[in-house]
Amino acid sequence: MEKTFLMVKPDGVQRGLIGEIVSRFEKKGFKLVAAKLMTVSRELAEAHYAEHREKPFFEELVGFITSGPVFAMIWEGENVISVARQMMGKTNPADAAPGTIRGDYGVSVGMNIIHGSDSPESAEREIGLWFQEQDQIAYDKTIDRWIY
Ligand code: YYY
Ligand code: MG
Repeated sequence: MEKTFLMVKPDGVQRGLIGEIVSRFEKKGFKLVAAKLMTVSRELAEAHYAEHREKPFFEELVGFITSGPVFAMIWEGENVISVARQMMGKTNPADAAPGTIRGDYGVSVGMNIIHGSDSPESAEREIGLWFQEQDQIAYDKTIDRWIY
């Protein structure tokens, strides 16, 4: 089954949105397989956002993501990578549709509440960057037979 890396960013944690965000993915039918509240080192932030190293917003982005605790998660489910991206909404909350996480809670692109892997390759890379193998919990949910 497909897995993705999702993270409530420091703004989402400060605004008390961890529960709301976890709840959306739970209600959708996805399965939480790992989660931790943590502070982010500059080294981890730079590695996570390596693809944006040359962008003008890189310094601000690294500063923001290391500015307070984040809630890092791994979620599992059919097409979870692309569906989670749809549930998050567009990068700029001003363009994100109502009903999406960024559309409902965000205002500015610099503080857009949540991160989610954008492809199978980035999901694998980010899961490996943020979690150890033993952090992932394999378990069955009996409700899954009413989802799949
Ligand atoms: O994957 P996603 O988070 O939707 O967007 P990316 O293009 O990967 O950018 C990562 C992160 O950088 C974005 O969530 C906010 C920030 N950012 C920014 O501050 N200013 C921009 N013009 C573009 C992105
Ligand atoms: Mg991205």
